[in-house]
Amino acid sequence: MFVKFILPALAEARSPAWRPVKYSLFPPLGLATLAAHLGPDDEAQLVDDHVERLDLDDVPDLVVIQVYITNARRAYAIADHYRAKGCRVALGGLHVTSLPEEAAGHADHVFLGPGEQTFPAFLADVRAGHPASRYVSTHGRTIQDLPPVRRELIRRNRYLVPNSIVVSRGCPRHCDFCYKDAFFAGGDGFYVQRVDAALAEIDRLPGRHLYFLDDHLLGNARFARELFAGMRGMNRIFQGAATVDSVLRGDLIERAAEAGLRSLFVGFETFSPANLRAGNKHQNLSRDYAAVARRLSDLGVMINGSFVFGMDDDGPEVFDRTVGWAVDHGVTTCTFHIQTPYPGTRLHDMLAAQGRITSHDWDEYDTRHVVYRPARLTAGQLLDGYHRAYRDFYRWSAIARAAGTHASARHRAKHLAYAAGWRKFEPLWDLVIRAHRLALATPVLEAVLSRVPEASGPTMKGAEQ
Ligand code: B12
Repeated sequence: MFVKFILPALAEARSPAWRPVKYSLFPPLGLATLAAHLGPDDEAQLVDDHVERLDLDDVPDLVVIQVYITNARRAYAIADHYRAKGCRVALGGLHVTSLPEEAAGHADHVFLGPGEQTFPAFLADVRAGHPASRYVSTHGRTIQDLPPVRRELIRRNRYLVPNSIVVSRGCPRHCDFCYKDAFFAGGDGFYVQRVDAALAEIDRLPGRHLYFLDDHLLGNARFARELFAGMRGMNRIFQGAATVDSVLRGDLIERAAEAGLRSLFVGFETFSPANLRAGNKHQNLSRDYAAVARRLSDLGVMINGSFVFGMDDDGPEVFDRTVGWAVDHGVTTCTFHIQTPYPGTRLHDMLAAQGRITSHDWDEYDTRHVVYRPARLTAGQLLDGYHRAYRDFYRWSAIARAAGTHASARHRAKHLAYAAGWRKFEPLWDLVIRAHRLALATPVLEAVLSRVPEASGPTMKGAEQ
Protein backbone atom coordinates (compact mmCIF):
# COMPACT_ATOMS: atom_id res chain seq x y z
CA MET A 1 0.00 0.00 0.00
CA PHE A 2 1.24 3.55 -0.79
CA VAL A 3 0.25 5.68 2.20
CA LYS A 4 0.56 9.48 2.14
CA PHE A 5 0.51 11.42 5.42
CA ILE A 6 -0.33 15.12 5.15
CA LEU A 7 -0.25 18.01 7.64
CA PRO A 8 -2.10 20.79 5.76
CA ALA A 9 -0.89 24.34 6.42
CA LEU A 10 -2.63 26.23 9.24
CA ALA A 11 -4.57 29.26 8.00
CA GLU A 12 -2.14 31.92 9.24
CA ALA A 13 0.63 30.13 7.36
CA ARG A 14 -1.28 30.86 4.15
CA SER A 15 -1.73 34.58 4.94
CA PRO A 16 0.66 37.45 4.25
CA ALA A 17 0.89 38.04 8.05
CA TRP A 18 2.57 34.70 8.60
CA ARG A 19 5.90 34.30 10.38
CA PRO A 20 7.69 31.51 8.54
CA VAL A 21 9.89 30.61 11.50
CA LYS A 22 6.84 29.81 13.62
CA TYR A 23 5.68 27.24 11.09
CA SER A 24 9.14 25.77 10.53
CA LEU A 25 9.72 24.89 14.17
CA PHE A 26 8.42 21.36 14.63
CA PRO A 27 7.86 18.45 12.22
CA PRO A 28 4.49 16.63 12.19
CA LEU A 29 5.35 14.25 15.03
CA GLY A 30 1.80 12.88 15.27
CA LEU A 31 1.79 11.61 11.68
CA ALA A 32 5.32 10.17 11.99
CA THR A 33 4.02 8.33 15.08
CA LEU A 34 1.12 6.83 13.09
CA ALA A 35 3.38 5.83 10.19
CA ALA A 36 5.22 3.49 12.55
CA HIS A 37 2.24 1.13 12.36
CA LEU A 38 2.55 0.47 8.61
CA GLY A 39 3.71 -2.92 7.36
CA PRO A 40 7.23 -3.53 5.97
CA ASP A 41 5.85 -3.69 2.38
CA ASP A 42 3.94 -0.42 2.67
CA GLU A 43 5.41 2.69 1.08
CA ALA A 44 5.07 5.84 3.20
CA GLN A 45 5.39 9.54 2.41
CA LEU A 46 5.02 12.39 4.94
CA VAL A 47 4.28 15.89 3.63
CA ASP A 48 4.18 19.03 5.80
CA ASP A 49 2.39 21.72 3.82
CA HIS A 50 4.14 24.38 5.95
CA VAL A 51 7.64 23.60 4.74
CA GLU A 52 7.34 21.87 1.36
CA ARG A 53 5.20 21.87 -1.77
CA LEU A 54 2.24 19.51 -1.61
CA ASP A 55 2.01 17.62 -4.89
CA LEU A 56 -1.58 16.54 -5.51
CA ASP A 57 -1.02 14.74 -8.84
CA ASP A 58 -0.28 11.37 -7.23
CA VAL A 59 -2.71 8.53 -6.49
CA PRO A 60 -1.95 7.02 -3.06
CA ASP A 61 -3.91 3.99 -1.85
CA LEU A 62 -4.50 5.71 1.49
CA VAL A 63 -4.29 9.41 2.41
CA VAL A 64 -3.96 10.19 6.13
CA ILE A 65 -4.61 13.83 7.04
CA GLN A 66 -4.14 15.65 10.39
CA VAL A 67 -6.88 18.19 10.95
CA TYR A 68 -6.61 21.20 13.26
CA ILE A 69 -9.38 23.82 13.36
CA THR A 70 -7.34 26.32 11.33
CA ASN A 71 -6.32 23.89 8.60
CA ALA A 72 -9.73 22.18 8.43
CA ARG A 73 -10.87 24.04 5.32
CA ARG A 74 -7.67 23.15 3.45
CA ALA A 75 -7.71 19.59 4.79
CA TYR A 76 -11.24 19.05 3.51
CA ALA A 77 -10.30 20.42 0.08
CA ILE A 78 -7.32 18.05 -0.11
CA ALA A 79 -9.49 15.14 1.09
CA ASP A 80 -12.20 15.88 -1.49
CA HIS A 81 -9.54 16.09 -4.21
CA TYR A 82 -8.15 12.65 -3.40
CA ARG A 83 -11.54 10.99 -2.85
CA ALA A 84 -12.61 12.25 -6.28
CA LYS A 85 -9.69 10.19 -7.63
CA GLY A 86 -10.83 7.11 -5.72
CA CYS A 87 -8.18 7.30 -3.01
CA ARG A 88 -9.18 6.15 0.47
CA VAL A 89 -9.05 9.11 2.89
CA ALA A 90 -8.64 8.99 6.69
CA LEU A 91 -9.06 12.15 8.79
CA GLY A 92 -8.09 12.54 12.44
CA GLY A 93 -6.70 14.94 15.04
CA LEU A 94 -8.11 17.61 17.32
CA HIS A 95 -10.72 19.15 15.01
CA VAL A 96 -12.06 15.82 13.76
CA THR A 97 -12.46 14.73 17.37
CA SER A 98 -14.48 17.83 18.25
CA LEU A 99 -16.61 17.86 15.05
CA PRO A 100 -16.62 14.30 13.60
CA GLU A 101 -19.84 14.80 11.61
CA GLU A 102 -18.36 17.77 9.77
CA ALA A 103 -15.22 15.77 8.94
CA ALA A 104 -17.16 12.64 7.94
CA GLY A 105 -18.50 14.55 4.95
CA HIS A 106 -14.95 14.62 3.53
CA ALA A 107 -13.58 11.22 4.55
CA ASP A 108 -14.00 7.47 4.23
CA HIS A 109 -12.79 7.08 7.82
CA VAL A 110 -12.74 9.49 10.78
CA PHE A 111 -10.71 8.98 13.96
CA LEU A 112 -11.56 10.47 17.33
CA GLY A 113 -8.87 10.97 19.98
CA PRO A 114 -5.28 9.76 20.06
CA GLY A 115 -4.45 7.36 17.23
CA GLU A 116 -1.87 5.01 18.77
CA GLN A 117 -4.46 2.24 19.26
CA THR A 118 -7.13 3.06 16.67
CA PHE A 119 -4.85 3.51 13.64
CA PRO A 120 -3.21 0.06 13.79
CA ALA A 121 -6.68 -1.46 14.36
CA PHE A 122 -7.88 0.34 11.24
CA LEU A 123 -4.90 -0.89 9.18
CA ALA A 124 -5.69 -4.46 10.22
CA ASP A 125 -9.33 -3.92 9.19
CA VAL A 126 -8.23 -2.54 5.82
CA ARG A 127 -6.02 -5.59 5.23
CA ALA A 128 -8.95 -7.82 6.26
CA GLY A 129 -11.21 -5.93 3.86
CA HIS A 130 -13.72 -4.53 6.37
CA PRO A 131 -12.61 -1.12 7.67
CA ALA A 132 -15.17 0.91 9.68
CA SER A 133 -16.11 4.50 8.87
CA ARG A 134 -15.41 5.71 12.42
CA TYR A 135 -12.77 4.77 15.00
CA VAL A 136 -13.03 6.12 18.54
CA SER A 137 -10.16 5.88 21.01
CA THR A 138 -11.45 4.85 24.45
CA HIS A 139 -9.94 2.44 26.96
CA GLY A 140 -6.46 0.92 26.86
CA ARG A 141 -4.72 4.09 25.76
CA THR A 142 -0.95 3.88 26.04
CA ILE A 143 2.22 5.10 24.38
CA GLN A 144 4.25 2.21 25.80
CA ASP A 145 5.69 -0.59 23.65
CA LEU A 146 4.87 1.17 20.38
CA PRO A 147 7.02 0.89 17.24
CA PRO A 148 9.50 3.78 17.08
CA VAL A 149 8.41 7.05 15.47
CA ARG A 150 9.24 7.05 11.73
CA ARG A 151 11.62 9.99 12.01
CA GLU A 152 13.32 9.07 8.75
CA LEU A 153 10.21 10.34 6.97
CA ILE A 154 10.88 13.86 8.35
CA ARG A 155 12.91 16.40 6.30
CA ARG A 156 15.03 17.52 9.25
CA ASN A 157 16.74 20.40 7.41
CA ARG A 158 13.37 22.14 7.05
CA TYR A 159 12.94 22.60 10.82
CA LEU A 160 14.62 24.62 13.56
CA VAL A 161 13.61 21.96 16.08
CA PRO A 162 13.64 18.57 14.31
CA ASN A 163 14.08 16.83 17.70
CA SER A 164 10.54 17.20 19.00
CA ILE A 165 9.37 14.39 21.29
CA VAL A 166 6.47 13.46 23.58
CA VAL A 167 6.93 11.17 26.59
CA SER A 168 3.35 11.58 27.85
CA ARG A 169 -0.08 12.34 26.44
CA GLY A 170 -2.68 14.69 27.83
CA CYS A 171 -2.58 16.52 31.17
CA PRO A 172 -3.92 15.91 34.72
CA ARG A 173 -5.62 19.34 34.71
CA HIS A 174 -9.04 20.41 33.38
CA CYS A 175 -8.92 24.02 32.17
CA ASP A 176 -12.18 24.98 30.43
CA PHE A 177 -10.54 26.69 27.42
CA CYS A 178 -8.16 23.82 26.63
CA TYR A 179 -8.68 21.16 23.95
CA LYS A 180 -7.59 18.34 26.30
CA ASP A 181 -10.77 17.11 28.03
CA ALA A 182 -12.70 17.03 24.75
CA PHE A 183 -9.89 15.27 22.86
CA PHE A 184 -9.29 12.62 25.51
CA ALA A 185 -12.96 12.13 26.39
CA GLY A 186 -14.05 8.53 26.86
CA GLY A 187 -10.71 7.29 28.21
CA ASP A 188 -7.52 8.13 30.06
CA GLY A 189 -6.67 11.87 29.83
CA PHE A 190 -3.09 11.65 31.07
CA TYR A 191 -0.62 8.80 30.65
CA VAL A 192 3.15 8.47 30.40
CA GLN A 193 5.83 6.52 28.59
CA ARG A 194 8.09 4.06 30.49
CA VAL A 195 11.23 5.92 31.65
CA ASP A 196 13.65 3.48 30.00
CA ALA A 197 11.77 3.72 26.69
CA ALA A 198 11.72 7.53 26.92
CA LEU A 199 15.48 7.59 27.55
CA ALA A 200 16.04 5.18 24.64
CA GLU A 201 14.08 7.46 22.30
CA ILE A 202 16.06 10.49 23.51
CA ASP A 203 19.27 8.55 22.91
CA ARG A 204 18.24 7.94 19.29
CA LEU A 205 17.91 11.69 18.63
CA PRO A 206 20.99 13.25 16.96
CA GLY A 207 22.57 16.44 18.38
CA ARG A 208 22.02 17.90 21.85
CA HIS A 209 18.79 19.91 21.66
CA LEU A 210 15.32 18.45 22.06
CA TYR A 211 11.89 19.87 22.67
CA PHE A 212 9.27 18.04 24.72
CA LEU A 213 5.85 18.85 23.19
CA ASP A 214 4.05 17.31 26.18
CA ASP A 215 1.19 19.43 27.52
CA HIS A 216 2.63 19.07 31.04
CA LEU A 217 6.14 17.61 31.34
CA LEU A 218 6.03 17.76 35.14
CA GLY A 219 2.46 16.37 35.31
CA ASN A 220 3.55 13.02 36.80
CA ALA A 221 6.21 13.94 39.38
CA ARG A 222 7.53 10.42 39.86
CA PHE A 223 7.91 9.79 36.14
CA ALA A 224 9.52 13.22 35.60
CA ARG A 225 11.96 12.77 38.47
CA GLU A 226 13.12 9.40 37.12
CA LEU A 227 13.33 10.79 33.60
CA PHE A 228 15.50 13.71 34.70
CA ALA A 229 17.71 11.43 36.78
CA GLY A 230 18.17 9.24 33.69
CA MET A 231 18.94 12.25 31.49
CA ARG A 232 21.73 13.52 33.77
CA GLY A 233 25.03 13.00 31.95
CA MET A 234 23.32 12.59 28.55
CA ASN A 235 24.65 16.02 27.58
CA ARG A 236 21.21 17.17 26.45
CA ILE A 237 19.57 20.60 26.57
CA PHE A 238 15.82 20.78 26.29
CA GLN A 239 12.69 22.85 26.37
CA GLY A 240 9.20 21.92 27.52
CA ALA A 241 5.95 23.06 29.14
CA ALA A 242 4.62 22.87 32.71
CA THR A 243 2.24 24.54 35.14
CA VAL A 244 2.94 27.31 37.62
CA ASP A 245 2.03 24.93 40.44
CA SER A 246 4.52 22.24 39.36
CA VAL A 247 7.40 24.74 39.26
CA LEU A 248 6.72 25.76 42.86
CA ARG A 249 6.07 22.24 44.22
CA GLY A 250 9.14 20.43 45.74
CA ASP A 251 12.49 20.38 43.89
CA LEU A 252 11.43 18.82 40.59
CA ILE A 253 12.31 21.97 38.67
CA GLU A 254 15.88 21.86 40.03
CA ARG A 255 16.16 18.26 38.88
CA ALA A 256 14.86 19.30 35.46
CA ALA A 257 17.46 22.08 35.21
CA GLU A 258 20.25 19.66 36.18
CA ALA A 259 19.05 17.32 33.42
CA GLY A 260 19.30 20.12 30.83
CA LEU A 261 16.06 22.13 30.94
CA ARG A 262 16.80 25.58 29.48
CA SER A 263 13.41 27.11 28.68
CA LEU A 264 9.90 26.46 29.89
CA PHE A 265 6.47 27.30 28.43
CA VAL A 266 4.48 28.35 31.52
CA GLY A 267 0.68 28.69 31.48
CA PHE A 268 0.26 31.88 33.56
CA GLU A 269 -2.76 32.78 31.38
CA THR A 270 -4.28 35.44 33.68
CA PHE A 271 -3.65 37.29 36.98
CA SER A 272 -7.35 37.44 37.80
CA PRO A 273 -8.59 34.94 40.44
CA ALA A 274 -12.12 35.40 39.03
CA ASN A 275 -10.89 34.32 35.58
CA LEU A 276 -8.99 31.36 37.05
CA ARG A 277 -12.04 30.18 38.99
CA ALA A 278 -14.42 30.72 36.05
CA GLY A 279 -11.99 28.86 33.76
CA ASN A 280 -11.52 25.92 36.14
CA LYS A 281 -7.79 26.67 36.32
CA HIS A 282 -7.65 26.22 40.07
CA GLN A 283 -4.02 25.08 40.00
CA ASN A 284 -2.95 28.70 39.46
CA LEU A 285 -5.06 30.20 42.25
CA SER A 286 -2.99 32.01 44.95
CA ARG A 287 0.23 30.77 43.35
CA ASP A 288 3.11 33.24 43.51
CA TYR A 289 3.84 33.96 39.83
CA ALA A 290 6.80 36.16 40.78
CA ALA A 291 8.37 33.27 42.73
CA VAL A 292 8.07 31.13 39.60
CA ALA A 293 9.88 33.78 37.54
CA ARG A 294 12.63 34.23 40.14
CA ARG A 295 13.21 30.49 40.60
CA LEU A 296 13.49 29.83 36.87
CA SER A 297 15.76 32.82 36.36
CA ASP A 298 18.09 31.63 39.14
CA LEU A 299 18.24 28.22 37.47
CA GLY A 300 19.04 29.74 34.07
CA VAL A 301 15.73 28.51 32.64
CA MET A 302 14.13 31.02 30.28
CA ILE A 303 10.36 31.52 30.39
CA ASN A 304 7.99 31.45 27.43
CA GLY A 305 5.00 32.98 29.22
CA SER A 306 1.53 32.06 27.94
CA PHE A 307 -1.23 34.63 28.55
CA VAL A 308 -4.87 34.67 27.44
CA PHE A 309 -6.64 37.99 26.83
CA GLY A 310 -10.42 38.47 26.81
CA MET A 311 -11.66 36.42 29.73
CA ASP A 312 -14.74 37.88 31.41
CA ASP A 313 -12.88 39.68 34.20
CA ASP A 314 -10.49 41.38 31.71
CA GLY A 315 -10.88 45.16 31.30
CA PRO A 316 -8.88 47.62 29.12
CA GLU A 317 -6.00 47.65 31.66
CA VAL A 318 -5.20 43.95 31.18
CA PHE A 319 -2.78 44.41 28.26
CA ASP A 320 -0.39 46.93 29.83
CA ARG A 321 -0.63 45.16 33.17
CA THR A 322 0.38 41.82 31.61
CA VAL A 323 3.22 43.23 29.50
CA GLY A 324 4.48 45.29 32.43
CA TRP A 325 4.53 42.26 34.72
CA ALA A 326 6.26 40.06 32.13
CA VAL A 327 9.01 42.63 31.50
CA ASP A 328 9.53 43.36 35.21
CA HIS A 329 9.83 39.63 35.97
CA GLY A 330 12.29 38.72 33.24
CA VAL A 331 9.98 36.70 31.00
CA THR A 332 12.01 36.02 27.83
CA THR A 333 9.31 35.32 25.24
CA CYS A 334 5.53 35.60 25.43
CA THR A 335 2.74 33.79 23.61
CA PHE A 336 -0.33 35.98 23.86
CA HIS A 337 -3.67 34.44 22.90
CA ILE A 338 -7.02 36.04 22.27
CA GLN A 339 -9.40 33.71 24.15
CA THR A 340 -10.71 31.22 21.59
CA PRO A 341 -13.76 28.99 22.23
CA TYR A 342 -12.65 25.78 20.48
CA PRO A 343 -15.63 23.52 19.65
CA GLY A 344 -15.91 20.71 22.21
CA THR A 345 -14.53 22.77 25.10
CA ARG A 346 -16.60 23.86 28.11
CA LEU A 347 -15.68 27.46 27.24
CA HIS A 348 -17.29 27.02 23.81
CA ASP A 349 -20.41 25.50 25.32
CA MET A 350 -20.71 28.36 27.84
CA LEU A 351 -20.30 31.14 25.28
CA ALA A 352 -22.59 29.38 22.80
CA ALA A 353 -25.26 29.00 25.49
CA GLN A 354 -24.97 32.75 26.13
CA GLY A 355 -25.28 33.47 22.40
CA ARG A 356 -21.91 35.22 22.45
CA ILE A 357 -20.12 33.40 19.62
CA THR A 358 -19.86 35.79 16.65
CA SER A 359 -17.88 33.79 14.07
CA HIS A 360 -17.80 30.16 12.92
CA ASP A 361 -15.08 30.78 10.37
CA TRP A 362 -12.60 28.16 11.59
CA ASP A 363 -9.66 30.00 9.98
CA GLU A 364 -10.24 32.71 12.57
CA TYR A 365 -9.85 30.28 15.49
CA ASP A 366 -6.10 30.94 15.61
CA THR A 367 -6.06 33.06 18.84
CA ARG A 368 -5.36 36.17 16.67
CA HIS A 369 -9.03 36.96 15.95
CA VAL A 370 -12.00 37.80 18.20
CA VAL A 371 -14.73 35.24 17.48
CA TYR A 372 -17.06 35.97 20.46
CA ARG A 373 -18.48 38.96 22.34
CA PRO A 374 -16.19 39.77 25.31
CA ALA A 375 -17.69 40.90 28.64
CA ARG A 376 -15.76 44.02 29.75
CA LEU A 377 -14.07 44.85 26.43
CA THR A 378 -15.26 45.57 22.91
CA ALA A 379 -14.01 43.20 20.22
CA GLY A 380 -11.98 46.09 18.82
CA GLN A 381 -10.35 46.87 22.18
CA LEU A 382 -9.46 43.20 22.57
CA LEU A 383 -7.93 42.91 19.10
CA ASP A 384 -6.00 46.18 19.39
CA GLY A 385 -4.83 45.34 22.89
CA TYR A 386 -3.56 41.95 21.72
CA HIS A 387 -1.48 43.46 18.92
CA ARG A 388 -0.24 46.28 21.16
CA ALA A 389 0.88 43.74 23.78
CA TYR A 390 3.10 41.97 21.22
CA ARG A 391 4.48 45.30 19.97
CA ASP A 392 5.22 46.58 23.47
CA PHE A 393 6.68 43.34 24.84
CA TYR A 394 9.10 42.92 21.93
CA ARG A 395 10.37 46.53 21.79
CA TRP A 396 14.17 46.57 22.06
CA SER A 397 13.87 48.67 25.22
CA ALA A 398 11.48 46.13 26.78
CA ILE A 399 13.69 43.18 25.80
CA ALA A 400 16.69 44.95 27.38
CA ARG A 401 14.74 45.80 30.54
CA ALA A 402 13.47 42.24 30.95
CA ALA A 403 16.94 40.80 30.37
CA GLY A 404 18.34 43.25 32.91
CA THR A 405 16.22 41.72 35.70
CA HIS A 406 18.35 38.54 35.85
CA ALA A 407 21.13 38.28 38.48
CA SER A 408 23.41 36.34 36.15
CA ALA A 409 25.24 38.08 33.31
CA ARG A 410 25.14 34.84 31.32
CA HIS A 411 21.40 34.60 31.71
CA ARG A 412 21.02 38.27 30.72
CA ALA A 413 23.02 37.59 27.55
CA LYS A 414 21.04 34.42 26.77
CA HIS A 415 17.74 36.25 27.29
CA LEU A 416 18.79 39.07 24.95
CA ALA A 417 20.01 36.68 22.25
CA TYR A 418 16.97 34.40 22.45
CA ALA A 419 14.25 37.09 22.60
CA ALA A 420 15.82 39.17 19.85
CA GLY A 421 16.66 36.13 17.75
CA TRP A 422 13.07 34.90 17.96
CA ARG A 423 11.35 38.14 17.15
CA LYS A 424 13.68 40.72 15.67
CA PHE A 425 15.23 39.06 12.62
CA GLU A 426 12.27 38.01 10.46
CA PRO A 427 13.96 38.83 7.11
CA LEU A 428 16.93 36.64 8.11
CA TRP A 429 14.62 33.77 9.08
CA ASP A 430 12.77 34.16 5.74
CA LEU A 431 16.09 33.94 3.89
CA VAL A 432 17.33 30.88 5.78
CA ILE A 433 13.96 29.12 5.44
CA ARG A 434 13.56 29.82 1.71
CA ALA A 435 17.12 28.49 1.24
CA HIS A 436 16.17 25.31 3.21
CA ARG A 437 19.12 26.02 5.49
CA LEU A 438 17.23 26.13 8.77
CA ALA A 439 19.33 23.28 10.15
CA LEU A 440 22.24 25.79 10.22
CA ALA A 441 20.39 27.69 12.93
CA THR A 442 19.93 24.72 15.27
CA PRO A 443 23.56 24.75 16.56
CA VAL A 444 23.18 28.50 17.20
CA LEU A 445 20.04 27.78 19.20
CA GLU A 446 21.93 25.07 21.08
CA ALA A 447 24.81 27.44 21.85
CA VAL A 448 22.46 30.10 23.19
CA LEU A 449 20.39 27.65 25.20
CA SER A 450 23.31 25.81 26.75
CA ARG A 451 24.53 28.75 28.83
CA VAL A 452 23.69 28.49 32.49
CA PRO A 453 24.15 31.15 35.18
CA GLU A 454 27.66 31.42 36.61
CA ALA A 455 28.23 30.61 40.28
CA SER A 456 24.79 28.98 40.52
CA GLY A 457 24.02 27.04 43.69
CA PRO A 458 25.28 23.49 44.30
CA THR A 459 22.31 22.14 42.33
CA MET A 460 23.72 23.48 39.08
CA LYS A 461 27.32 22.41 39.60
CA GLY A 462 28.40 20.50 36.48
CA ALA A 463 25.21 21.46 34.59
CA GLU A 464 27.25 23.66 32.18
CA GLN A 465 27.77 21.00 29.47
C1 B12 B 1 3.57 21.33 17.52
C2 B12 B 1 2.41 22.26 17.81
C3 B12 B 1 2.18 23.34 16.95
C4 B12 B 1 2.89 23.51 15.62
C5 B12 B 1 2.10 22.93 14.46
C6 B12 B 1 1.45 21.63 14.63
C7 B12 B 1 2.31 20.43 14.34
N1 B12 B 1 1.75 19.28 14.48
O1 B12 B 1 3.41 20.49 14.05
C8 B12 B 1 2.90 25.07 15.50
C9 B12 B 1 4.12 25.62 16.20
C10 B12 B 1 2.83 25.59 14.07
C11 B12 B 1 1.65 25.40 16.31
C12 B12 B 1 0.97 26.61 16.20
C13 B12 B 1 -0.09 26.93 17.00
N2 B12 B 1 -0.66 26.20 17.96
CO1 B12 B 1 -0.01 24.48 18.46
N3 B12 B 1 0.56 22.88 19.21
C14 B12 B 1 1.56 22.07 18.92
C15 B12 B 1 1.65 21.00 20.02
C16 B12 B 1 2.53 21.57 21.12
C17 B12 B 1 2.19 19.59 19.71
C18 B12 B 1 1.47 18.82 18.57
C19 B12 B 1 2.11 17.44 18.56
O2 B12 B 1 3.08 17.20 17.88
N4 B12 B 1 1.58 16.56 19.45
C20 B12 B 1 2.16 15.26 19.67
C21 B12 B 1 1.65 14.23 18.64
C22 B12 B 1 2.17 12.86 18.99
O3 B12 B 1 0.23 14.21 18.73
P1 B12 B 1 -0.75 14.77 17.61
O4 B12 B 1 -0.01 15.60 16.64
O5 B12 B 1 -1.90 15.36 18.31
O6 B12 B 1 -1.25 13.45 16.81
C23 B12 B 1 -1.91 12.44 17.48
C24 B12 B 1 -3.43 12.57 17.47
O7 B12 B 1 -3.91 13.88 17.28
C25 B12 B 1 -3.88 11.64 16.40
N5 B12 B 1 -3.97 12.12 15.02
C26 B12 B 1 -3.62 13.30 14.50
N6 B12 B 1 -3.90 13.32 13.19
C27 B12 B 1 -4.44 12.12 12.86
C28 B12 B 1 -4.92 11.61 11.65
C29 B12 B 1 -5.44 10.32 11.64
C30 B12 B 1 -6.00 9.76 10.36
C31 B12 B 1 -5.46 9.54 12.84
C32 B12 B 1 -5.94 8.15 12.83
C33 B12 B 1 -4.99 10.06 14.05
C34 B12 B 1 -4.49 11.35 14.04
O8 B12 B 1 -2.94 10.59 16.44
C35 B12 B 1 -1.65 11.12 16.76
C36 B12 B 1 -1.00 10.14 17.67
O9 B12 B 1 -1.82 10.00 18.82
C37 B12 B 1 0.15 20.97 20.44
C38 B12 B 1 -0.11 20.35 21.82
C39 B12 B 1 -0.89 19.02 21.70
N7 B12 B 1 -1.07 18.40 22.81
O10 B12 B 1 -1.31 18.59 20.65
C40 B12 B 1 -0.22 22.45 20.34
C41 B12 B 1 -1.65 22.81 19.99
C42 B12 B 1 -2.18 21.92 18.90
N8 B12 B 1 -1.52 24.16 19.46
C43 B12 B 1 -2.43 24.99 19.85
C44 B12 B 1 -2.50 26.36 19.55
C45 B12 B 1 -3.53 27.18 20.32
C46 B12 B 1 -1.62 26.91 18.61
C47 B12 B 1 -1.55 28.37 18.19
C48 B12 B 1 -2.84 29.10 18.03
C49 B12 B 1 -0.61 29.08 19.18
C50 B12 B 1 -0.40 30.56 18.85
N9 B12 B 1 -0.80 31.39 19.71
O11 B12 B 1 0.11 30.90 17.85
C51 B12 B 1 -0.82 28.23 16.81
C52 B12 B 1 -1.79 28.01 15.66
C53 B12 B 1 -1.91 29.20 14.82
C54 B12 B 1 -2.85 28.89 13.68
N10 B12 B 1 -2.58 29.43 12.56
O12 B12 B 1 -3.79 28.21 13.86
C55 B12 B 1 -3.47 24.27 20.67
C56 B12 B 1 -4.65 23.91 19.72
C57 B12 B 1 -5.98 24.10 20.30
C58 B12 B 1 -7.06 23.63 19.34
N11 B12 B 1 -8.14 23.23 19.89
O13 B12 B 1 -6.90 23.60 18.16
C59 B12 B 1 -2.67 23.02 21.19
C60 B12 B 1 -3.53 21.80 21.46
C61 B12 B 1 -1.97 23.47 22.48
C62 B12 B 1 -2.94 23.55 23.69
N12 B12 B 1 -2.64 22.80 24.70
O14 B12 B 1 -3.88 24.24 23.69
N13 B12 B 1 1.36 24.41 17.18
